[in-house]
Amino acid sequence: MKFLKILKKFSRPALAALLWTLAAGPAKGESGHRPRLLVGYSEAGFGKALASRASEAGEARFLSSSPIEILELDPDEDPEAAAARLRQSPGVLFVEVDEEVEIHAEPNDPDFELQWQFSSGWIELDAARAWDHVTAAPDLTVAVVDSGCDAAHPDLAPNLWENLEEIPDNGRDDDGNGYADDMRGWDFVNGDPDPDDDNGHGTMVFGILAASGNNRLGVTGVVWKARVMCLKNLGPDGRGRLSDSIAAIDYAVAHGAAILNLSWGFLREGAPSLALAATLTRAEEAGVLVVASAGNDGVENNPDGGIATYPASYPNANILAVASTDRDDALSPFSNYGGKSVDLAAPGEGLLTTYPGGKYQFFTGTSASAPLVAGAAALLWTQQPGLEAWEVAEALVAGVDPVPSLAGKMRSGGRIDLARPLGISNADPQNPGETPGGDTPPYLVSENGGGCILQAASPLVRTNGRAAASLVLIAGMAALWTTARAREP
Ligand SMILES: [Ca+2]
Ligand SMILES: [Ca+2]
Ligand SMILES: [Ca+2]
Ligand SMILES: [Ca+2]
Repeated sequence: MKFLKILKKFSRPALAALLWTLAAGPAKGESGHRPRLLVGYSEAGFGKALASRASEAGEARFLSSSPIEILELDPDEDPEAAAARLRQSPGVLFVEVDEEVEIHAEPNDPDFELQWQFSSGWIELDAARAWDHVTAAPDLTVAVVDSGCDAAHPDLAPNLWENLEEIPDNGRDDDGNGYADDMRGWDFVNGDPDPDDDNGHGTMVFGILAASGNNRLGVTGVVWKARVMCLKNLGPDGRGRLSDSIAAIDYAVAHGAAILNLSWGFLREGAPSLALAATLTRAEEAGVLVVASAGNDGVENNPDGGIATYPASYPNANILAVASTDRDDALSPFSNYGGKSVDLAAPGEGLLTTYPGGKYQFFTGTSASAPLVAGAAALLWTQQPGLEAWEVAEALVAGVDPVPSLAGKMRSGGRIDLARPLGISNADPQNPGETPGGDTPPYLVSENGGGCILQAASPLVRTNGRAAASLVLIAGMAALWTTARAREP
């Protein structure tokens, strides 16, 4: 069984270390949630557990496609004691106490955004050249597993995934997937069919990935037209539980998501969660590409014995770990890095994107970098649908713009380029790609983050004289903005 293969990847000492860590770890989260355990079963043990839970009508929940149980305990029950008890049961392979994951949006260093003024010039993502060939990923579902999204945002609504097998608002689970009325994904935090965004993070990730492009409104994502599945695993404080995250990933895979964007994680010394590892390996076996933010701790992700952020640092070939760079292609000071564990970088400082309430906002962190890469993957996979997930990952890694200062800090030693993975030459002055529109672009007002007013700027002109890509780039507090306006391919 595949699941057992996953477990074999973890050595006995690693397993022992994990169990030791769990035994020594904190008994309860700070969130006031009822404590949960993640219980992994052997094949035989799983059958027995299923049978016994069915007769108990207890509060256990089995993940749809795996021998892992999310076991909810009584509020006053000590999870460590319960875990220790369960570990003695035959057929139980591992027991983990559920833990918190958190977003990678805000850097730890509060002043880094003020350093914009020191940068000059523009990096070259080659978006315009890429968009000359492909702008949309209409046949591909991308799951944003995050704090939910503002489904009513006019710049996002056209690109929402819909579960066509489900009839909304009738209180029934029409498609029999275990979730009633899950027309637009699921809120795993609150257990309801509306993955509304009470934090803003998921809406910002969505916008960078796939805000509707070429619609004369707001911003554009890397992908102009897509199907984005919003799954909510993070609450209003940007924190969530591993168990909800695992259930959300499972849901995405079960419903055909080709790409997962995971702009969150947890920093861990020693053995990572086996439950999450197994879930992501199942995603790998299902052919799903996972794009994960490298984390905002400013440290090296060193899964070989040191500290590392997960899920970014799992070794699976289908996982791309993304660091953040600034306008000068320098590694963001908050960004995690890793010569082996981080794959590539993408801009992650002050990216303008969608925000709940129909608004727009600047977004900073490796959380902002990951959806740029997920979007690049969606474009590539649309252009070359025959590729395997790991081949998409490798093409993006091989197609970076090399940056000397990033050498050794990440596997590719470079920053994402949108055109080169598509096989488009980087130097082709005869074909500068789509140019921004000359019509009056809309005015954008950001009501957060210091009340910046974005002035709709004249089309941005780069030093080489070519019209700029319509990717949004922000210059300090005075924002330059250029709208995407191009033909459909
Ligand atoms: Ca359903
Ligand atoms: Ca229904
Ligand atoms: Ca909700
Ligand atoms: Ca737009």
